[in-house]
Amino acid sequence: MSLPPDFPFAHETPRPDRPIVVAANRLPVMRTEGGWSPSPGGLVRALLPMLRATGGTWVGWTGNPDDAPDPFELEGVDLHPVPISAREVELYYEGFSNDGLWPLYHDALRESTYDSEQWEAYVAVNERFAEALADTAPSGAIVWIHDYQLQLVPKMLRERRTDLVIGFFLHIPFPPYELFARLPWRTEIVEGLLGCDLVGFQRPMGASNFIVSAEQLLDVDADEDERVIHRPTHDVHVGVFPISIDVGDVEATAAGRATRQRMSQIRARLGDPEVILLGVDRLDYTKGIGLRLRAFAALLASGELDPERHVLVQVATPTREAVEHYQDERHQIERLVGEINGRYSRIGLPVIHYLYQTLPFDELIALYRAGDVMLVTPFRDGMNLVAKEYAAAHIDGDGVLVLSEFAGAADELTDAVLVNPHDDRALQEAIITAVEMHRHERRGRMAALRDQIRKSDVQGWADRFLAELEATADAAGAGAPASSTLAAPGAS
Ligand code: ADQ
Repeated sequence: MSLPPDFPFAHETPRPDRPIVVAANRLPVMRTEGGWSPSPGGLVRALLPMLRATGGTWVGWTGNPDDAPDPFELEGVDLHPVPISAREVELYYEGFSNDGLWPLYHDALRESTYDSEQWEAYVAVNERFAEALADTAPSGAIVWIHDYQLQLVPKMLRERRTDLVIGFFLHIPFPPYELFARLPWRTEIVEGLLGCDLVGFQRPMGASNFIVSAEQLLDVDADEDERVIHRPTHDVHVGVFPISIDVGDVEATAAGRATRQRMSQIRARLGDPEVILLGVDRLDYTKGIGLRLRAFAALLASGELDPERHVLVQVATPTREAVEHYQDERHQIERLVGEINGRYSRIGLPVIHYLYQTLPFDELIALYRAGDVMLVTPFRDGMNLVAKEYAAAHIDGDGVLVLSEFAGAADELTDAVLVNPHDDRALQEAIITAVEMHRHERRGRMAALRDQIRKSDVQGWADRFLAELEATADAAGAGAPASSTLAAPGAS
Protein backbone atom coordinates (compact mmCIF):
# COMPACT_ATOMS: atom_id res chain seq x y z
CA MET A 1 0.00 0.00 0.00
CA SER A 2 1.25 3.51 -0.67
CA LEU A 3 -0.37 6.60 0.79
CA PRO A 4 -1.13 9.68 -1.30
CA PRO A 5 1.51 12.36 -0.54
CA ASP A 6 -1.10 14.72 0.92
CA PHE A 7 -2.38 12.10 3.33
CA PRO A 8 -3.10 13.91 6.59
CA PHE A 9 -1.54 11.72 9.24
CA ALA A 10 1.52 10.14 7.52
CA HIS A 11 3.00 8.71 10.72
CA GLU A 12 3.85 11.71 12.86
CA THR A 13 4.29 9.39 15.85
CA PRO A 14 7.83 8.00 16.09
CA ARG A 15 8.17 4.24 16.06
CA PRO A 16 9.57 2.64 19.22
CA ASP A 17 13.27 1.78 19.30
CA ARG A 18 12.67 -1.53 20.99
CA PRO A 19 11.98 -4.77 19.13
CA ILE A 20 8.27 -5.54 18.96
CA VAL A 21 6.56 -8.87 19.50
CA VAL A 22 2.85 -9.22 18.76
CA ALA A 23 0.72 -12.01 20.24
CA ALA A 24 -2.76 -12.77 18.98
CA ASN A 25 -4.89 -15.90 18.89
CA ARG A 26 -4.25 -16.17 15.14
CA LEU A 27 -1.08 -15.69 13.17
CA PRO A 28 -1.41 -13.04 10.44
CA VAL A 29 -1.14 -15.62 7.66
CA MET A 30 -3.16 -18.22 5.85
CA ARG A 31 -2.08 -21.29 3.93
CA THR A 32 -2.46 -20.95 0.19
CA GLU A 33 -1.47 -23.26 -2.66
CA GLY A 34 1.84 -21.47 -3.00
CA GLY A 35 2.63 -21.54 0.75
CA TRP A 36 1.80 -18.92 3.39
CA SER A 37 0.44 -15.50 2.53
CA PRO A 38 -0.68 -12.58 4.72
CA SER A 39 -4.33 -12.76 5.89
CA PRO A 40 -6.62 -9.98 4.79
CA GLY A 41 -7.65 -7.38 7.36
CA GLY A 42 -6.63 -3.99 8.66
CA LEU A 43 -4.85 -5.19 11.79
CA VAL A 44 -2.48 -7.36 9.80
CA ARG A 45 -1.85 -4.59 7.29
CA ALA A 46 -1.08 -2.16 10.12
CA LEU A 47 1.18 -4.38 12.15
CA LEU A 48 3.13 -6.34 9.53
CA PRO A 49 4.98 -3.35 8.05
CA MET A 50 5.87 -2.17 11.54
CA LEU A 51 7.17 -5.60 12.52
CA ARG A 52 9.12 -5.77 9.31
CA ALA A 53 10.71 -2.37 10.00
CA THR A 54 11.70 -3.32 13.55
CA GLY A 55 12.66 -6.94 12.84
CA GLY A 56 9.66 -8.06 14.80
CA THR A 57 7.94 -11.30 15.68
CA TRP A 58 4.31 -12.51 15.75
CA VAL A 59 3.25 -15.34 18.05
CA GLY A 60 -0.08 -17.08 17.36
CA TRP A 61 -2.03 -20.11 16.19
CA THR A 62 -2.21 -21.14 12.51
CA GLY A 63 -5.97 -21.69 12.76
CA ASN A 64 -5.67 -25.45 12.17
CA PRO A 65 -5.98 -27.84 15.13
CA ASP A 66 -2.82 -29.72 16.10
CA ASP A 67 -0.82 -27.74 13.56
CA ALA A 68 2.61 -26.80 14.84
CA PRO A 69 5.00 -25.91 12.04
CA ASP A 70 8.46 -24.73 13.03
CA PRO A 71 8.91 -20.96 13.31
CA PHE A 72 9.24 -19.40 9.86
CA GLU A 73 9.73 -16.03 8.25
CA LEU A 74 7.30 -14.19 6.03
CA GLU A 75 8.20 -10.89 4.39
CA GLY A 76 10.84 -10.18 7.04
CA VAL A 77 8.67 -11.03 10.04
CA ASP A 78 9.36 -14.04 12.30
CA LEU A 79 6.25 -16.10 12.86
CA HIS A 80 6.06 -18.42 15.87
CA PRO A 81 3.19 -20.89 15.69
CA VAL A 82 1.60 -21.92 18.99
CA PRO A 83 -0.08 -25.34 18.72
CA ILE A 84 -3.70 -25.75 19.84
CA SER A 85 -5.26 -29.21 19.86
CA ALA A 86 -8.68 -30.05 18.44
CA ARG A 87 -10.02 -30.54 21.98
CA GLU A 88 -8.59 -27.15 23.04
CA VAL A 89 -10.23 -25.49 20.05
CA GLU A 90 -13.53 -26.79 21.44
CA LEU A 91 -12.84 -25.80 25.04
CA TYR A 92 -10.60 -22.71 24.95
CA TYR A 93 -11.73 -21.12 21.68
CA GLU A 94 -15.32 -22.13 20.89
CA GLY A 95 -16.14 -22.70 24.56
CA PHE A 96 -14.60 -20.29 27.05
CA SER A 97 -13.72 -17.49 24.59
CA ASN A 98 -16.71 -17.51 22.26
CA ASP A 99 -19.49 -19.04 24.36
CA GLY A 100 -18.40 -17.61 27.72
CA LEU A 101 -16.54 -14.31 27.40
CA TRP A 102 -17.99 -13.08 24.08
CA PRO A 103 -21.66 -12.93 25.15
CA LEU A 104 -20.77 -11.65 28.65
CA TYR A 105 -18.64 -8.83 27.22
CA HIS A 106 -21.45 -7.89 24.79
CA ASP A 107 -24.10 -6.88 27.32
CA ALA A 108 -24.86 -10.56 28.12
CA LEU A 109 -26.97 -10.65 24.94
CA ARG A 110 -26.93 -14.46 25.17
CA GLU A 111 -26.46 -16.68 28.17
CA SER A 112 -22.78 -17.48 28.76
CA THR A 113 -21.50 -20.97 29.47
CA TYR A 114 -19.28 -21.05 32.56
CA ASP A 115 -17.53 -24.40 32.60
CA SER A 116 -14.44 -25.26 34.64
CA GLU A 117 -13.06 -27.65 32.02
CA GLN A 118 -13.25 -24.82 29.46
CA TRP A 119 -11.59 -22.46 31.93
CA GLU A 120 -8.74 -24.93 32.51
CA ALA A 121 -8.15 -25.15 28.76
CA TYR A 122 -8.16 -21.32 28.59
CA VAL A 123 -5.50 -21.21 31.33
CA ALA A 124 -3.42 -23.91 29.60
CA VAL A 125 -3.46 -22.17 26.20
CA ASN A 126 -2.67 -18.80 27.80
CA GLU A 127 0.30 -20.46 29.60
CA ARG A 128 1.52 -21.82 26.27
CA PHE A 129 1.39 -18.35 24.72
CA ALA A 130 3.23 -16.87 27.72
CA GLU A 131 5.92 -19.51 27.43
CA ALA A 132 6.30 -18.99 23.68
CA LEU A 133 6.62 -15.23 24.25
CA ALA A 134 9.11 -15.68 27.10
CA ASP A 135 11.22 -17.91 24.86
CA THR A 136 11.18 -15.65 21.80
CA ALA A 137 11.02 -12.01 22.94
CA PRO A 138 14.40 -10.24 22.72
CA SER A 139 15.69 -8.51 25.85
CA GLY A 140 13.80 -5.30 26.65
CA ALA A 141 11.27 -5.89 23.86
CA ILE A 142 7.76 -4.51 23.66
CA VAL A 143 5.18 -7.30 23.71
CA TRP A 144 1.74 -6.31 22.43
CA ILE A 145 -0.97 -8.88 23.26
CA HIS A 146 -4.37 -8.80 21.54
CA ASP A 147 -7.89 -9.56 22.61
CA TYR A 148 -10.12 -11.54 24.90
CA GLN A 149 -8.67 -14.98 24.15
CA LEU A 150 -5.35 -14.02 25.83
CA GLN A 151 -6.25 -11.98 28.92
CA LEU A 152 -4.15 -14.09 31.30
CA VAL A 153 -0.97 -13.82 29.25
CA PRO A 154 0.26 -10.43 30.60
CA LYS A 155 0.59 -11.66 34.21
CA MET A 156 1.99 -15.04 33.16
CA LEU A 157 4.58 -13.31 30.99
CA ARG A 158 5.58 -10.75 33.63
CA GLU A 159 6.24 -13.62 36.06
CA ARG A 160 8.64 -15.13 33.53
CA ARG A 161 10.28 -11.99 32.09
CA THR A 162 10.63 -8.78 34.10
CA ASP A 163 12.60 -7.02 31.36
CA LEU A 164 9.73 -6.84 28.88
CA VAL A 165 7.34 -3.95 28.28
CA ILE A 166 3.86 -5.45 28.12
CA GLY A 167 0.78 -3.96 26.43
CA PHE A 168 -2.67 -5.41 25.80
CA PHE A 169 -5.49 -4.21 23.54
CA LEU A 170 -9.07 -5.43 23.92
CA HIS A 171 -10.92 -5.31 20.58
CA ILE A 172 -14.34 -5.91 22.14
CA PRO A 173 -16.15 -3.96 24.89
CA PHE A 174 -15.16 -4.43 28.54
CA PRO A 175 -18.49 -4.85 30.36
CA PRO A 176 -19.76 -2.91 33.38
CA TYR A 177 -18.85 -4.50 36.72
CA GLU A 178 -22.47 -5.62 37.33
CA LEU A 179 -22.10 -7.98 34.36
CA PHE A 180 -18.41 -8.79 34.67
CA ALA A 181 -19.00 -9.88 38.30
CA ARG A 182 -20.96 -12.90 36.99
CA LEU A 183 -17.78 -14.50 35.68
CA PRO A 184 -16.58 -17.18 38.14
CA TRP A 185 -12.96 -16.35 37.21
CA ARG A 186 -13.37 -12.56 37.22
CA THR A 187 -10.49 -11.99 39.68
CA GLU A 188 -8.07 -14.11 37.68
CA ILE A 189 -8.94 -12.21 34.48
CA VAL A 190 -8.37 -8.81 36.10
CA GLU A 191 -5.13 -10.02 37.69
CA GLY A 192 -4.06 -11.30 34.28
CA LEU A 193 -4.54 -7.89 32.65
CA LEU A 194 -2.84 -6.10 35.52
CA GLY A 195 0.38 -7.80 34.42
CA CYS A 196 0.52 -5.06 31.74
CA ASP A 197 2.23 -1.70 31.62
CA LEU A 198 -0.58 -0.44 29.37
CA VAL A 199 -4.09 -1.82 28.80
CA GLY A 200 -5.97 -0.28 25.85
CA PHE A 201 -9.70 -0.16 25.16
CA GLN A 202 -11.81 1.02 22.22
CA ARG A 203 -14.02 3.43 24.22
CA PRO A 204 -13.72 5.46 27.44
CA MET A 205 -16.50 3.32 28.96
CA GLY A 206 -14.43 0.13 28.57
CA ALA A 207 -11.47 1.79 30.32
CA SER A 208 -13.56 2.97 33.27
CA ASN A 209 -15.40 -0.37 33.54
CA PHE A 210 -12.03 -2.10 33.80
CA ILE A 211 -10.72 0.27 36.48
CA VAL A 212 -13.92 -0.14 38.52
CA SER A 213 -13.69 -3.94 38.25
CA ALA A 214 -10.06 -3.87 39.47
CA GLU A 215 -11.08 -1.68 42.41
CA GLN A 216 -14.03 -3.89 43.32
CA LEU A 217 -12.21 -7.19 43.05
CA LEU A 218 -8.68 -6.43 44.22
CA ASP A 219 -8.95 -3.31 46.31
CA VAL A 220 -6.24 -1.73 44.14
CA ASP A 221 -5.00 1.82 44.50
CA ALA A 222 -6.32 3.47 41.31
CA ASP A 223 -6.42 7.01 40.00
CA GLU A 224 -9.54 7.05 37.82
CA ASP A 225 -8.88 10.51 36.36
CA GLU A 226 -5.30 9.74 35.36
CA ARG A 227 -6.28 6.18 34.44
CA VAL A 228 -3.46 4.53 36.39
CA ILE A 229 -3.66 1.52 38.69
CA HIS A 230 -0.78 1.27 41.13
CA ARG A 231 0.54 -2.22 41.83
CA PRO A 232 3.35 -3.07 44.26
CA THR A 233 5.67 -3.98 41.35
CA HIS A 234 4.60 -1.53 38.64
CA ASP A 235 2.00 0.96 37.45
CA VAL A 236 -0.68 -0.20 35.02
CA HIS A 237 -1.73 2.56 32.63
CA VAL A 238 -5.18 2.33 31.10
CA GLY A 239 -5.90 4.09 27.80
CA VAL A 240 -8.44 4.59 25.04
CA PHE A 241 -7.34 3.80 21.48
CA PRO A 242 -10.21 3.58 18.99
CA ILE A 243 -9.07 1.26 16.21
CA SER A 244 -9.42 2.22 12.56
CA ILE A 245 -8.91 0.94 9.03
CA ASP A 246 -6.32 1.17 6.28
CA VAL A 247 -7.95 4.24 4.72
CA GLY A 248 -5.47 4.57 1.84
CA ASP A 249 -6.03 0.98 0.80
CA VAL A 250 -9.83 1.24 0.86
CA GLU A 251 -9.73 4.53 -1.07
CA ALA A 252 -7.31 3.21 -3.67
CA THR A 253 -9.41 0.08 -4.25
CA ALA A 254 -12.61 2.15 -4.37
CA ALA A 255 -11.09 4.42 -7.03
CA GLY A 256 -10.01 1.57 -9.32
CA ARG A 257 -11.66 1.07 -12.70
CA ALA A 258 -12.52 -2.53 -11.96
CA THR A 259 -14.40 -1.44 -8.82
CA ARG A 260 -16.38 1.20 -10.73
CA GLN A 261 -17.34 -1.35 -13.37
CA ARG A 262 -18.30 -3.91 -10.77
CA MET A 263 -20.38 -1.32 -8.89
CA SER A 264 -22.41 -0.55 -12.05
CA GLN A 265 -22.79 -4.25 -12.72
CA ILE A 266 -24.09 -4.84 -9.17
CA ARG A 267 -26.65 -2.05 -9.54
CA ALA A 268 -27.84 -3.47 -12.85
CA ARG A 269 -28.05 -7.01 -11.47
CA LEU A 270 -30.20 -5.72 -8.62
CA GLY A 271 -32.64 -4.29 -11.19
CA ASP A 272 -31.38 -0.69 -11.03
CA PRO A 273 -33.37 0.18 -7.93
CA GLU A 274 -33.65 3.77 -6.74
CA VAL A 275 -32.03 2.97 -3.38
CA ILE A 276 -29.77 0.08 -2.41
CA LEU A 277 -29.69 -0.53 1.32
CA LEU A 278 -26.72 -2.59 2.51
CA GLY A 279 -25.72 -4.65 5.55
CA VAL A 280 -22.30 -6.36 5.90
CA ASP A 281 -21.56 -8.26 9.09
CA ARG A 282 -20.19 -11.46 10.49
CA LEU A 283 -23.30 -13.49 11.19
CA ASP A 284 -23.15 -12.71 14.91
CA TYR A 285 -26.08 -12.11 17.27
CA THR A 286 -24.38 -8.92 18.48
CA LYS A 287 -24.70 -7.29 15.05
CA GLY A 288 -28.49 -6.75 15.08
CA ILE A 289 -29.10 -8.25 11.62
CA GLY A 290 -32.56 -9.55 12.58
CA LEU A 291 -33.64 -6.16 13.94
CA ARG A 292 -32.61 -4.53 10.69
CA LEU A 293 -34.51 -7.06 8.58
CA ARG A 294 -37.64 -6.61 10.71
CA ALA A 295 -37.41 -2.82 10.40
CA PHE A 296 -37.08 -3.17 6.61
CA ALA A 297 -40.11 -5.52 6.53
CA ALA A 298 -42.19 -3.15 8.66
CA LEU A 299 -41.43 -0.29 6.24
CA LEU A 300 -42.42 -2.44 3.26
CA ALA A 301 -45.62 -3.40 5.07
CA SER A 302 -46.50 0.23 5.82
CA GLY A 303 -45.71 1.26 2.23
CA GLU A 304 -42.98 3.68 3.38
CA LEU A 305 -40.56 1.54 1.35
CA ASP A 306 -41.49 0.09 -2.01
CA PRO A 307 -40.03 -3.18 -3.37
CA GLU A 308 -40.04 -1.63 -6.85
CA ARG A 309 -37.68 1.12 -5.67
CA HIS A 310 -35.84 -0.16 -2.59
CA VAL A 311 -33.77 -3.33 -2.18
CA LEU A 312 -31.67 -4.60 0.67
CA VAL A 313 -28.40 -6.51 0.21
CA GLN A 314 -27.35 -8.37 3.35
CA VAL A 315 -23.92 -10.00 3.35
CA ALA A 316 -23.40 -12.26 6.35
CA THR A 317 -19.97 -13.80 6.89
CA PRO A 318 -19.95 -17.38 8.19
CA THR A 319 -18.45 -17.40 11.69
CA ARG A 320 -18.19 -19.68 14.76
CA GLU A 321 -20.48 -22.24 13.15
CA ALA A 322 -19.78 -24.83 15.85
CA VAL A 323 -21.30 -22.63 18.59
CA GLU A 324 -25.03 -23.18 19.16
CA HIS A 325 -26.01 -19.51 19.60
CA TYR A 326 -24.58 -18.89 16.12
CA GLN A 327 -26.49 -21.79 14.58
CA ASP A 328 -29.71 -20.44 16.15
CA GLU A 329 -29.01 -16.92 14.92
CA ARG A 330 -28.39 -18.16 11.38
CA HIS A 331 -31.64 -20.12 11.32
CA GLN A 332 -33.61 -17.12 12.56
CA ILE A 333 -32.09 -14.77 10.01
CA GLU A 334 -32.52 -17.13 7.09
CA ARG A 335 -36.15 -17.79 8.05
CA LEU A 336 -36.76 -14.05 8.23
CA VAL A 337 -35.13 -13.44 4.83
CA GLY A 338 -37.32 -16.21 3.37
CA GLU A 339 -40.49 -14.76 4.90
CA ILE A 340 -39.80 -11.21 3.73
CA ASN A 341 -38.79 -12.32 0.23
CA GLY A 342 -41.81 -14.61 0.01
CA ARG A 343 -44.10 -11.72 0.77
CA TYR A 344 -42.54 -8.81 -1.15
CA SER A 345 -40.33 -10.09 -3.99
CA ARG A 346 -41.23 -10.27 -7.66
CA ILE A 347 -40.11 -12.94 -10.12
CA GLY A 348 -36.40 -12.46 -10.71
CA LEU A 349 -36.22 -9.53 -8.29
CA PRO A 350 -35.95 -10.48 -4.63
CA VAL A 351 -36.38 -7.56 -2.26
CA ILE A 352 -33.57 -8.91 -0.04
CA HIS A 353 -30.40 -10.29 -1.60
CA TYR A 354 -28.82 -12.44 1.06
CA LEU A 355 -25.26 -13.83 0.82
CA TYR A 356 -23.91 -16.15 3.49
CA GLN A 357 -20.35 -15.83 2.22
CA THR A 358 -16.94 -14.37 2.85
CA LEU A 359 -16.24 -12.04 -0.04
CA PRO A 360 -12.95 -10.89 -1.56
CA PHE A 361 -11.92 -7.39 -0.43
CA ASP A 362 -12.47 -5.88 -3.92
CA GLU A 363 -16.00 -7.22 -4.10
CA LEU A 364 -16.77 -5.83 -0.65
CA ILE A 365 -15.53 -2.38 -1.67
CA ALA A 366 -17.61 -2.49 -4.89
CA LEU A 367 -20.65 -3.34 -2.76
CA TYR A 368 -19.94 -0.47 -0.37
CA ARG A 369 -19.75 1.86 -3.37
CA ALA A 370 -23.01 0.52 -4.75
CA GLY A 371 -24.77 0.90 -1.37
CA ASP A 372 -26.75 4.13 -1.04
CA VAL A 373 -27.62 3.52 2.60
CA MET A 374 -25.41 1.43 4.89
CA LEU A 375 -27.12 -0.14 7.89
CA VAL A 376 -24.79 -0.84 10.83
CA THR A 377 -27.10 -1.67 13.72
CA PRO A 378 -25.31 -3.76 16.37
CA PHE A 379 -26.73 -4.16 19.87
CA ARG A 380 -23.15 -3.79 21.05
CA ASP A 381 -19.84 -3.65 19.14
CA GLY A 382 -16.29 -2.82 20.24
CA MET A 383 -15.77 -0.52 17.23
CA ASN A 384 -17.25 -1.80 13.92
CA LEU A 385 -14.88 -1.41 11.03
CA VAL A 386 -17.58 -1.89 8.39
CA ALA A 387 -18.95 1.57 9.25
CA LYS A 388 -15.52 3.11 8.69
CA GLU A 389 -14.86 1.11 5.52
CA TYR A 390 -18.19 2.26 4.04
CA ALA A 391 -17.34 5.94 4.52
CA ALA A 392 -13.76 5.47 3.26
CA ALA A 393 -15.06 3.69 0.14
CA HIS A 394 -17.46 6.55 -0.73
CA ILE A 395 -14.91 8.59 -2.60
CA ASP A 396 -17.89 9.99 -4.59
CA GLY A 397 -18.84 11.89 -1.42
CA ASP A 398 -22.34 10.45 -1.39
CA GLY A 399 -24.09 7.74 0.66
CA VAL A 400 -25.66 7.65 4.12
CA LEU A 401 -24.52 5.66 7.14
CA VAL A 402 -27.12 4.57 9.69
CA LEU A 403 -25.14 3.67 12.81
CA SER A 404 -26.06 2.19 16.18
CA GLU A 405 -25.15 4.27 19.23
CA PHE A 406 -23.86 1.02 20.72
CA ALA A 407 -21.02 0.61 18.23
CA GLY A 408 -17.70 2.13 19.35
CA ALA A 409 -17.59 3.90 15.97
CA ALA A 410 -20.49 6.12 17.10
CA ASP A 411 -18.06 8.11 19.32
CA GLU A 412 -16.22 9.37 16.26
CA LEU A 413 -18.75 9.09 13.40
CA THR A 414 -21.19 11.59 14.82
CA ASP A 415 -22.32 12.67 11.33
CA ALA A 416 -23.91 9.30 10.71
CA VAL A 417 -27.65 8.92 11.36
CA LEU A 418 -27.22 7.63 14.91
CA VAL A 419 -29.89 5.34 16.27
CA ASN A 420 -30.83 3.20 19.26
CA PRO A 421 -31.49 -0.11 17.50
CA HIS A 422 -33.47 -1.45 20.47
CA ASP A 423 -36.16 1.09 19.59
CA ASP A 424 -38.12 -0.40 16.62
CA ARG A 425 -39.77 2.80 15.55
CA ALA A 426 -36.56 4.84 15.90
CA LEU A 427 -34.75 2.36 13.67
CA GLN A 428 -37.50 2.55 11.05
CA GLU A 429 -37.42 6.34 11.20
CA ALA A 430 -33.63 6.36 10.86
CA ILE A 431 -33.91 4.21 7.72
CA ILE A 432 -36.53 6.51 6.22
CA THR A 433 -34.47 9.58 7.13
CA ALA A 434 -31.49 8.04 5.32
CA VAL A 435 -33.48 6.94 2.25
CA GLU A 436 -35.16 10.32 1.86
CA MET A 437 -32.22 12.52 2.82
CA HIS A 438 -31.64 15.44 0.48
CA ARG A 439 -28.49 15.20 -1.65
CA HIS A 440 -27.00 18.34 -0.11
CA GLU A 441 -27.31 16.95 3.43
CA ARG A 442 -26.01 13.54 2.34
CA ARG A 443 -22.90 15.07 0.86
CA GLY A 444 -22.31 17.30 3.89
CA ARG A 445 -22.53 14.40 6.30
CA MET A 446 -20.39 12.11 4.14
CA ALA A 447 -17.68 14.78 3.85
CA ALA A 448 -17.58 15.08 7.63
CA LEU A 449 -17.41 11.30 8.08
CA ARG A 450 -14.59 11.01 5.56
CA ASP A 451 -12.64 13.86 7.20
CA GLN A 452 -12.95 12.11 10.53
CA ILE A 453 -11.78 8.76 9.19
CA ARG A 454 -8.83 10.21 7.32
CA LYS A 455 -7.63 11.72 10.60
CA SER A 456 -7.36 8.34 12.30
CA ASP A 457 -5.94 5.53 10.21
CA VAL A 458 -5.11 2.08 11.62
CA GLN A 459 -1.40 2.82 11.25
CA GLY A 460 -1.83 5.90 13.42
CA TRP A 461 -3.73 3.78 15.94
CA ALA A 462 -0.88 1.26 16.20
CA ASP A 463 1.77 3.99 16.36
CA ARG A 464 -0.08 5.81 19.16
CA PHE A 465 -0.54 2.65 21.21
CA LEU A 466 3.12 1.68 20.88
CA ALA A 467 4.39 5.20 21.56
CA GLU A 468 2.34 5.39 24.74
CA LEU A 469 3.46 1.93 25.80
CA GLU A 470 7.08 2.84 25.31
CA ALA A 471 6.59 6.13 27.17
CA THR A 472 5.13 4.32 30.20
CA ALA A 473 8.09 1.97 30.18
CA ASP A 474 10.62 4.81 29.86
CA ALA A 475 8.93 6.68 32.70
CA ALA A 476 9.21 3.56 34.85
CA GLY A 477 12.88 3.16 33.88
CA ALA A 478 12.29 -0.26 32.33
CA GLY A 479 15.32 -2.00 30.84
CA ALA A 480 16.67 -0.45 27.67
CA PRO A 481 16.64 -2.62 24.57
CA ALA A 482 19.51 -5.06 24.20
CA SER A 483 21.38 -3.65 27.22
CA SER A 484 19.11 -5.29 29.79
CA THR A 485 20.59 -8.17 31.72
CA LEU A 486 17.32 -9.08 33.39
CA ALA A 487 15.84 -12.46 32.63
CA ALA A 488 16.52 -12.46 28.90
CA PRO A 489 15.49 -15.47 26.76
CA GLY A 490 16.93 -18.65 28.09
CA ALA A 491 17.63 -17.09 31.50
CA SER A 492 14.10 -17.68 32.86
P1 ADQ B 1 -15.66 -7.97 14.11
O1 ADQ B 1 -16.71 -8.31 15.11
O2 ADQ B 1 -15.27 -9.06 13.19
O3 ADQ B 1 -14.33 -7.39 14.82
P2 ADQ B 1 -15.84 -5.51 12.38
O4 ADQ B 1 -15.13 -4.46 13.14
O5 ADQ B 1 -17.05 -5.03 11.66
O6 ADQ B 1 -16.30 -6.72 13.29
O7 ADQ B 1 -14.83 -6.13 11.33
C1 ADQ B 1 -15.26 -7.05 10.38
C2 ADQ B 1 -14.26 -7.08 9.23
O8 ADQ B 1 -14.58 -8.21 8.41
C3 ADQ B 1 -14.33 -5.85 8.36
O9 ADQ B 1 -13.03 -5.43 8.05
C4 ADQ B 1 -15.09 -6.31 7.11
O10 ADQ B 1 -14.62 -5.74 5.92
C5 ADQ B 1 -14.81 -7.79 7.07
N1 ADQ B 1 -15.97 -8.50 6.54
C6 ADQ B 1 -17.22 -8.49 7.04
N2 ADQ B 1 -18.04 -9.25 6.28
C7 ADQ B 1 -17.27 -9.75 5.29
C8 ADQ B 1 -17.53 -10.63 4.19
N3 ADQ B 1 -18.72 -11.17 3.96
N4 ADQ B 1 -16.51 -10.93 3.40
C9 ADQ B 1 -15.28 -10.42 3.64
N5 ADQ B 1 -14.98 -9.60 4.65
C10 ADQ B 1 -15.96 -9.28 5.48
C11 ADQ B 1 -13.89 -7.23 16.18
C12 ADQ B 1 -14.84 -6.44 17.09
C13 ADQ B 1 -15.15 -5.11 16.46
C14 ADQ B 1 -13.84 -4.34 16.18
C15 ADQ B 1 -12.84 -5.21 15.44
C16 ADQ B 1 -11.46 -4.55 15.36
O11 ADQ B 1 -16.03 -7.18 17.33
O12 ADQ B 1 -15.99 -4.34 17.29
O13 ADQ B 1 -14.15 -3.22 15.37
O14 ADQ B 1 -12.66 -6.46 16.08
O15 ADQ B 1 -11.01 -4.17 16.62
